[in-house]
Amino acid sequence: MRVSTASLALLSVAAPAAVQAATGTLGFALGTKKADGTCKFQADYEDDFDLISQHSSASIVRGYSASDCNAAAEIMPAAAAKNFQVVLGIWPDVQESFEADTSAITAVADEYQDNIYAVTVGSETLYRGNFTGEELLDKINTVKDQLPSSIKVGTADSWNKFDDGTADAVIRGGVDILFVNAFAYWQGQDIDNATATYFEDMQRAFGHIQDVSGSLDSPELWNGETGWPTTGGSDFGPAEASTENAQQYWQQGVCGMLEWGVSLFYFEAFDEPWKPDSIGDNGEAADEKHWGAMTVDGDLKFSLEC
Ligand SMILES: *[C@@H]1O[C@H](CO)[C@@H](O)[C@H](O)[C@H]1NC(C)=O
Ligand SMILES: CC(=O)N[C@H]1CO[C@H](CO)[C@@H](O)[C@@H]1O
Repeated sequence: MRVSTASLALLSVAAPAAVQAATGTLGFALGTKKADGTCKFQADYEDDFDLISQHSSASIVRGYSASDCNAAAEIMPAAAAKNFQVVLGIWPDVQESFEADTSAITAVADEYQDNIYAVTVGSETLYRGNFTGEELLDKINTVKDQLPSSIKVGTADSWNKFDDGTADAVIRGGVDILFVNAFAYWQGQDIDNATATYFEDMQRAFGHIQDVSGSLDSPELWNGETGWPTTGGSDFGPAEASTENAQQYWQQGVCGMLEWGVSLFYFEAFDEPWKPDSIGDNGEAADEKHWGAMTVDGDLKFSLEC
């Protein structure tokens, strides 16, 4: 996610409801491809789950397109074998991928419903301006109608689209679950101000959602993505990529958010060296290969204890 550093209004929202007695649940975003860019198979996902279990407390991951690399069919038996939960993704921007991803999920939904935690219809589609809230809600409901009721269905988007009202129709539509993405890094924050920014983003988004829904527990709210690139990654203004900074962000931001009672997905479990550079809002090429908590070979970059 990329958000420009537009100045933020002072906040006056209630403390997010996610403040519960229990600590939040930790999960990881997980890619569908191996180091060389070829597709992962069931055995690769099983290896991924073993590494995640070995190095962290997580037993839930999220993906983005269920048909890409036949992901749903390959990851679900691995998840069942390793007792992992999975959030499967649908890419609704074009009708073809919407249908392919929906079919990939309905094909595994009955057999693996115990291991499918939720389904996201769209990842930052509102941020990209691809849909209105009403259009996205319609896509979510189309998917919800085709799945067992035990599987939660919602969407993931950038914190500022939840805060500024763009997602209000989705919130009012009564979706099961929402994933709020927040990257102080993409807001060009110095690491020493990154945690404060991350907390403010989340508080604003959760506060607005809860105002609109009138409920503290429905929809269920997660931080859908957060993270910090390690050494080898690109800087983004004052936000400097380094393993030391990622470790600091983990300890202060991620551990702090979990302690606050918010469940979250760290972006991401493993480096993805096959990824091409992307062009950021600042027009500069940005490395997308070094966001992993672990290298592509599964070596831990810093402690994932809190
Ligand atoms: C630091 O973060 C806070 C909280 O988000 C923000 O209000 C402030 O503007 C940030 N400082 C800088 C220098 O960007
Ligand atoms: C509803 C809508 O705006 N859909 C568009 C989303 O983005 C894709 C790809 O850019 C377009 O093809 C869709 O028409």
